[in-house]
Amino acid sequence: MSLSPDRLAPMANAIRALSMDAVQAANSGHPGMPMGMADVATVLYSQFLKFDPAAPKWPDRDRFVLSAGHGSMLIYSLLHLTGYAAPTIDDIRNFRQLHSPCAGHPENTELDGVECTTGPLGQGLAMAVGMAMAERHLNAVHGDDLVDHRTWVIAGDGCLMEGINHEAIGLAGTLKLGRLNVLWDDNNITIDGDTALSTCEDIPARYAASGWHVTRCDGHDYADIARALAEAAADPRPSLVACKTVIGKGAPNKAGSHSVHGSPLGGDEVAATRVALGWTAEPFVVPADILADWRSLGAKGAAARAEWEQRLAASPRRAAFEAAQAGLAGRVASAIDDYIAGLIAEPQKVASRKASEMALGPLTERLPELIGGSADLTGSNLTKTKATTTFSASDYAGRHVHYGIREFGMAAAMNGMALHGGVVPYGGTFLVFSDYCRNAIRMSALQHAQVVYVMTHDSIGLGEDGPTHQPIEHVMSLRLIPNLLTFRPADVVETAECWALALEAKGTPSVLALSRQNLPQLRAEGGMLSAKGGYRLRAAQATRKVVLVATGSEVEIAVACAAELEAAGIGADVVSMPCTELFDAQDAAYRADVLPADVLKVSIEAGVTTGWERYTGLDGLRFGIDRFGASAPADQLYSYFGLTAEAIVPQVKARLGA
Ligand SMILES: Cc1ncc(C[n+]2csc(CCOP(=O)(O)OP(=O)(O)O)c2C)c(N)n1
Ligand SMILES: [Mg+2]
Repeated sequence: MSLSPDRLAPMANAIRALSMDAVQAANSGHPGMPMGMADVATVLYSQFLKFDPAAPKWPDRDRFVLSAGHGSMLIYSLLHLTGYAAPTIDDIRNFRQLHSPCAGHPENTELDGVECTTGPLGQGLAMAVGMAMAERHLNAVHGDDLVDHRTWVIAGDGCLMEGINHEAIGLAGTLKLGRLNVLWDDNNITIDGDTALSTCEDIPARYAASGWHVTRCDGHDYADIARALAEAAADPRPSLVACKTVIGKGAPNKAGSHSVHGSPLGGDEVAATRVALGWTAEPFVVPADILADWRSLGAKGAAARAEWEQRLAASPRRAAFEAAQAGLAGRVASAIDDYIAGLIAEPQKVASRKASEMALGPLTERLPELIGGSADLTGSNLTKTKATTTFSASDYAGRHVHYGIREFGMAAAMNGMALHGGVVPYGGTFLVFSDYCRNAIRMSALQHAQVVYVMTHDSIGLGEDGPTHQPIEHVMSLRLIPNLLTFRPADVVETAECWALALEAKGTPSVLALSRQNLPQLRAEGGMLSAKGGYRLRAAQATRKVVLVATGSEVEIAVACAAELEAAGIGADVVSMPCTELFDAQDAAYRADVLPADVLKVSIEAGVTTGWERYTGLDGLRFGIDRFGASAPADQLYSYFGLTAEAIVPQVKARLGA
């Protein structure tokens, strides 16, 4: 819908007024960015964005990502003005207050139309890369009739300055994601002041060098904005549009200054802005004619959506498309049951990373929604299977991504894919580098994005690469993130079970911590025992005096300890605890049965002992590593750090007074 400038200007001013008034009422927030980008956003929503407020989850809608999440009032204004059911004007009045969906920064779980949660600068744009990847993949699989949309991003100087930006645009350029368009709020201002304080970078040159199309516009000239956006949409490369804007545009005394970045304008400046804009309406009132213009452009997407629905109804791909949209829950067990039954019949001694690859065989074959990848460690993480060919600019139907050495970019892209829908991403790196992407893992959890992190080389058991590569605090620290399942399976059967649990967990991301070294198969039965998080793997033969709790590669050590203790007449249970979060979710009776109050409890895990008191009690024993590792063959390291039955059993006996 092409409106004349005299119609567009009041529409953009409605965004400015709502934004400054909401920030003023909350006495907190960021008015500068929404006021500066109001004109660009108005052109985007009126002429380019494909959306339907009446069907906000319509799968073939364009995705809009406000990467500069501090400008949250921009998207809240747009959603309200274009006619989404929420936010209501009262929600906007309650901006940043408890129970208002208009949270400080936009949250995907709060509002339809907010495609991802943004605020941690740089990650919105990097998630948009994943959305654009998912779009091209689903287009290759289902065809133009069903999947044919764009991803639009508004990003600020901060989003482009963060290191993750380089990872994200390198990937997007290589993959030729032409349907990704980034509108840069090029206002030369960040919190501290002029961008010249901290950067001399030629950003367009960096983007061009990464395979992007770059164009510029005056971000306050409607015709020029429309020209640049049309150019971006037409170019086969991903596009950066440098929109030259004035932060806080419309505020007569504060525009152009960092003082409007993150503080209310103040009563006097709000009044002066009203005068300057010719805005006479009271706070939170949008004049009827202006609202009508916004609502009529909001209604324009209904026709395209209805046509798409007709195409879906008539499509031979309909069932497959709808299944992919619905997710994997309910389909995983049947994809892997026969494989697990085979392991019970014929036990295998393999590294759990290898066990993961083995489980992924049937899973990727039977669940076409799975898209794997690795941050340049494909042969170590073992993420690629026979069923998955390489995803590339020349074959978007491929299902294994070479993310390059870009852990943070990979994790954020996977969040974008998961939030896009229709695919379930998994991706690998070494567990120790989970720190490189930790905030994106946290964002998976916060956004309820089902992403599976395949984190191999999970302890000193990786051996010779030494302390730089040996996780110590990682498994325990990942357990601290809410709504994240951290799995550390003990053998080939548990690994398959943990994969199944991760894929069933719609709305919850998972980390699989996997060994480099071989592990014996300890499980002689199926039964999806890992679903309880922790379970009795071996029951005491003699009178039970001790319960040994271990995870991953250390369960084998616990079994060896138990054998020695039993030989000395000391009854010992072995509990395998592949996922503490799932164990904690069991009822009290189950937990008390597995970890009884009246016996000594001993934990064994090749990482920090902090946190194991929760299971051993303060009077239990905790074996682990509370320092950095060392460079040596794995078996020597286990001896050196005292993680052997030889070292542990005497200490258990001593504690028992035996
Ligand atoms: C990763 C991260 N670091 C720091 C911040 C805090 N922060 C919020 S906005 C901002 C400045 C952003 O500048 P710019 O993107 O140019 O926004 P503008 O001032 O133009 O609105 C900073 C440092 C953040 N939100 N995320
Ligand atoms: Mg800026």
